[in-house]
Amino acid sequence: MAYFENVNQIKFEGPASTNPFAFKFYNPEEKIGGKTMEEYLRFGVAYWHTFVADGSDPFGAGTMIRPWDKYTGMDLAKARVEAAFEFFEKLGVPYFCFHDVDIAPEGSNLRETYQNLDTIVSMIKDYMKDSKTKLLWNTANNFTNPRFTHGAASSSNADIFAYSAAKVKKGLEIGKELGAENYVFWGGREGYETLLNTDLKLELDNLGRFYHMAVDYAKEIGFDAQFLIEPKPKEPTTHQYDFDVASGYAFLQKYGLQDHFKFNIEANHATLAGHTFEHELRYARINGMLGSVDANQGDTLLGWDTDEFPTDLYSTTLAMYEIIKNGGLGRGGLNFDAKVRRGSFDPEDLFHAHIAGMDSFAIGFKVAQKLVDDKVLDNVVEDRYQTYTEGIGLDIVEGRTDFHKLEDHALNLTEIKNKSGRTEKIKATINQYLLNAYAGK
Ligand code: XLS
Ligand code: CA
Ligand code: CA
Repeated sequence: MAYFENVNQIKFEGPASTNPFAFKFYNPEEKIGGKTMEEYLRFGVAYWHTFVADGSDPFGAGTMIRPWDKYTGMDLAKARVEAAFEFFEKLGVPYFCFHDVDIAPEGSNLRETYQNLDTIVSMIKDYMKDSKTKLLWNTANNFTNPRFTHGAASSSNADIFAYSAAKVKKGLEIGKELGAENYVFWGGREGYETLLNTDLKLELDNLGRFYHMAVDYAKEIGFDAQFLIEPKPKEPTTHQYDFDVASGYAFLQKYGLQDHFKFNIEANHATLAGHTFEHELRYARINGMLGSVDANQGDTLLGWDTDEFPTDLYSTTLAMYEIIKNGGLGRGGLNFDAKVRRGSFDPEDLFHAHIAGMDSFAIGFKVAQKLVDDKVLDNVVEDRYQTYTEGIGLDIVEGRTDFHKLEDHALNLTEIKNKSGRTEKIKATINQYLLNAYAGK
């Protein structure tokens, strides 16, 4: 049965196309910087937003019209798998991602939940045999069920710590079974509402213990996926422990986990932390910790996680700049952790949304590659830090100075000259690159 019968295979038709069901800029075979767009961008579809979410918000019921909604229970789970693989194929997307509860309903106890998962996982495995779409990552939803109200690995209740471990153990087995490239840990409710009732040290130590056990178990079963921590500063808790890349990196180092994890960076989480998307990507990149990306965008007028499809070309360009400078995403990818707006309730909107996101990143990729090739920002930075390439500057970076020598140098200075940072000139140049990328200039 076809779930999206009004939609055919989405093809690249070029910037002049007026077909809403065609890519204007994402051309999977086109080579940029020696790599095809398909192999470099590694797009992924988020199962939860695309096949599960109903559009409900704190003020209103679901709005989405979904052809699989006539089913319930395991029949619904099976219908979603069929719909998902039809969607992946029509969109031509190489990856997908899911939480355990997205693919199979929870049973009345953990054993039953495992059984449901086993049934759906074997169905997904069958579908994957005839599909080019692979699993970018899976994860455990240890936050929706009321049992996780005080957190999962950082819960005040040791039974919940154990329950969470069992779900992640199962998730690692599923990841191995389906050949996942990565396994994600987003600290759903790993954080606190108030310090007044919180043992901060015990919770953080427990989180460290939990991650070590996950690393050990993956090794035990021979699951070689890249482990990823996904930072987010708040929501649902007041303070999430994996606040941003900087604090997540400090956490990993403190608990001796830095060699086993990288980061999955989400645009909207970066902005919630008061950073730009590119700041988080850069911070991870310079520390060798950039693993994967949840490609979306927030709304600067709203203070919560809106998970919008990425359409801001300036942002996709600067994000792709960091990714190219990182040498690509390795086993990671660009997962659209994004949902259509509540008012975009037709099944077709799922295609429009993904086409918009894929085209936006394709443009970003092309423009960013040109910025890299022309050394636009490299030249700016090289010129700006020129004083560190000779004289006292070179002595500083090569460790040949101390406060005596520096004081000597300072006392003998007759004139100090600073250079302009040229921010506005640089931004104008980026605009020029953005507008010229498809004009053949
Ligand atoms: C929620 C997170 C979540 C993770 C996976 O804000 O983005 O969806 O990506 O658990
Ligand atoms: Ca995410
Ligand atoms: Ca989000």
